Amino acid sequence: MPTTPENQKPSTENSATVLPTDDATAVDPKPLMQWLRRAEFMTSAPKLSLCPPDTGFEIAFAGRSNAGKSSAINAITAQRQLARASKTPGRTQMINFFTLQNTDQRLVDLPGYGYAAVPEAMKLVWQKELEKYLIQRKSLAGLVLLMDIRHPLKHFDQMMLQWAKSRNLFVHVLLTKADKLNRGPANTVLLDVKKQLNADGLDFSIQLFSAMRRQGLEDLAIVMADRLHFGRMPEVSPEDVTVETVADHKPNMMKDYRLDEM
Ligand SMILES: Nc1nc2c(ncn2[C@@H]2O[C@H](COP(=O)(O)OP(=O)(O)OP(=O)(O)O)[C@@H](O)[C@H]2O)c(=O)[nH]1
Ligand SMILES: [Mg+2]
Repeated sequence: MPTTPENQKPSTENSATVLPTDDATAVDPKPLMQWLRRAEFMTSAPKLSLCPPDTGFEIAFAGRSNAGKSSAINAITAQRQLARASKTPGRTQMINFFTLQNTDQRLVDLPGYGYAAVPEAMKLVWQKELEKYLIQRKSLAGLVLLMDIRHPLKHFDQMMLQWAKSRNLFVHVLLTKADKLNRGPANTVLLDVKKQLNADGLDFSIQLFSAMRRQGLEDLAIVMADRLHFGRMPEVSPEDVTVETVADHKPNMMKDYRLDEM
């Protein structure tokens, strides 16, 4: 977990909110959902120095391996295979970028943390690159932190949340796979986790989410639109996007990097 604050983030207005709220429902989510549908794969970077230019705004999806990060990106963009999701933990490797028509508005799919079966050497490399990304990336406008509703607030999650707080980094928490519980128990977990966050001084917003049932998409879209300055940036058509991998991308055929190339 990163510990050295190098680039101070602007102060955030973490709302300590359980979504949906009256405010959230006042926003019309339809144009936001349409905007998110236009997401395109941009590039995969095995290390920070190979990430796209550090301009504009991006939201990174973080969480333990298998929490549902890639599935959440696919659900929110209504594209089945934009990000690689899999039953096999450790599926997402590298830092994967998706643009929302404007290359200065990006979603980022991060590799999961805490996956024990990854070889130690690889874990160390990854941890280092993830830390560097989280610490140094100036365009990082916030994290969507995903936790399986059946296993919330594990050690790494707590570390990540405390670290984000120490950096004044915006966080929105998703309790994923909410379909695995009935509505009553799911709401109980939601309130329990919320209480725990408050007790730990973590004023982050939180909601239930299910990629499978497409639950919670609109609330998430509202949060993302705000962080990524939806409607406040010019649109850039796909022809104007010059990152070469956009044209090359085929779902599930992302470039493979070897560790010794990193
Ligand atoms: N029941 C249910 N399963 C889900 C949901 N979201 C994801 N899954 C499943 O959970 C598994 C992991 O999903 P991923 O989206 O690949 O998880 P990830 O966090 O990207 O995993 P890594 O890339 O390994 O870090 C897959 O088998 C998904 O089908 C959900 O909302 N409900
Ligand atoms: Mg993934």
